[in-house]
Amino acid sequence: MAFIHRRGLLLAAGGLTLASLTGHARAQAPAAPAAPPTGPFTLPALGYAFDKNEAAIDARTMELHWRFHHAAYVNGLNTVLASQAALASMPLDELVMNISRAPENVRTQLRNFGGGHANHSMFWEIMGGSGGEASGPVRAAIDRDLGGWGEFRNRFNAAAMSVFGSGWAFVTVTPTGALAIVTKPNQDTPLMDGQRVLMGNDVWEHAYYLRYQNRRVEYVGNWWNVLNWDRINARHAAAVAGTLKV
Ligand code: MN3
Repeated sequence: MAFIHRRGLLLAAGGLTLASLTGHARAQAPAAPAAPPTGPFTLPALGYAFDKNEAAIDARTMELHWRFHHAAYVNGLNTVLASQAALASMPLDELVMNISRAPENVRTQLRNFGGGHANHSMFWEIMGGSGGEASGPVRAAIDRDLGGWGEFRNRFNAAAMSVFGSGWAFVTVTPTGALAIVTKPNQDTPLMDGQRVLMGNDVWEHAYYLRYQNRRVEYVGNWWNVLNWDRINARHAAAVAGTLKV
């Protein structure tokens, strides 16, 4: 208290004002970090409300996951590309498929941010539905390549449970429509192996921790309740047509 009183006296004596003092302090503060570039990539719209996937994922998790986690991958990717003009003009799928040809000092960031952007863009697209059994050409491909509906679910769930730490389980699709189940760590994607992704589940803890904590098996089981098989069939048709991107 004594010090404050003394400083007040000194300020008054010196003709200083509090405004000039705070202005000085502001000028000495470190500059705020520059806002990330807004392009070339942008956070895609979800296409449905945050509570649309309540049968598997709570609205708060959906919002945090999309607004902060996915946005961070997009921002990180744009920041890396700000100094990589040749890469910045590439579509996302080509960028991710050609990481080995990028300058070595940006490969890890491209892998994490580019893979993260591709994976989450696919993830939102294939959800927002009412689940149930697959239908249409995707169902025929599941029956042909993955042992039928029940066997497919068991194998996919086992794959999702086998991911140690953070990662994904995917179904890949060839240009002839053939399906396979693969897992990837971190934000890697089968695109990095030259494969196309039909669908996939994010088993990072941020995808399910608020509702399920350590019970990944419950999340993996409930996830089927919110899949949109019309959209997954559209992705399958695009793969066969050669137009499927991320
Ligand atoms: Mn995620």
